[in-house]
Amino acid sequence: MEFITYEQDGFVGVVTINRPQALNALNSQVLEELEATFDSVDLEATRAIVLTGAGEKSFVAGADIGEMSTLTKAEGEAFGKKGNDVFRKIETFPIPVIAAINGFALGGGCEIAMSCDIRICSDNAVFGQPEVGLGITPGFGGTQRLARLVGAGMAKQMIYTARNIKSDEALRIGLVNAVYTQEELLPAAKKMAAGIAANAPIAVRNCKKAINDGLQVDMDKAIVIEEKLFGDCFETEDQKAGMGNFLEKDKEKKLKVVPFQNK
Ligand code: CO8
Repeated sequence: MEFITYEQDGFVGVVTINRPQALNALNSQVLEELEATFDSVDLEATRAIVLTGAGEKSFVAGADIGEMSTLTKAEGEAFGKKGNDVFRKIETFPIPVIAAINGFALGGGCEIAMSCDIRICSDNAVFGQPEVGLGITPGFGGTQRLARLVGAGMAKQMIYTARNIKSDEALRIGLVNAVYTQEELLPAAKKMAAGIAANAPIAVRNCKKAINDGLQVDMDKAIVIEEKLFGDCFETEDQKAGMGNFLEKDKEKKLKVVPFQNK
């Protein structure tokens, strides 16, 4: 791998997009390496992922403008599909993915962050969808995910005006959950990931699937999705141990990580 690093820290995997000379812009190779990295995560040993960018300036400054500048219509569509496939893989990845946004998150950078489950950022982070200023649309899911996250009115304003927003505004509109200093960001993301990893892994995975799948359908279908995934947790070691610890009133034991049980 030239542009992606992966580090395993207990149950937490840290994926870093590492192309600082181009502010971590996403070219085809970065997208391919990202896909290969997520494909190779050991899902027995990993319960949450943190996704971040290398350097102090940028999370991801967008798709690679140099590479896109000469694309034909067909090639543009294929490039959009490539990004969409990788981002959808992240969105539907079985375990939670936290974006630790350490600077510019523009265009494809904002879009990859939006494909993660949770977004937290540093106080120097800048978000935006500058594509219409470049003569294209946000083509890595931006026209779809931004409206779902912050509402159609705010998404349309950001996309039509191509105006960037700072971390405080991103927090205000709900694009990120929290803002940290640059030094605090990665430790905070790892701490959150470790907190998730301390909970029953099958239950956490099922929550992710229930929320994601439920949001795609009407409430009558959504609650059926929830019922199935709720029922699916019973008879697992996690459920027996988690409830058993509570009933035994064993506070010490209750705090222990419930063992992972494969299905
Ligand atoms: N692509 C390629 N190279 C980039 C990109 C990018 N998106 N962003 C920065 N770089 C490169 C610069 O060219 C520069 O390289 P070099 O040193 O070789 O000249 C290096 O990174 C450093 O950048 P700057 O010197 O510009 O740094 P500044 O601090 O002056 O500015 C900015 C930082 C404001 C982030 C500035 O670099 C910038 O505006 N970058 C472009 C941001 C942008 O417009 N991003 C959106 C791109 S479009 C997109 O993401 C579409 C996604 C959907 C694709 C669908 C496919 C069909």
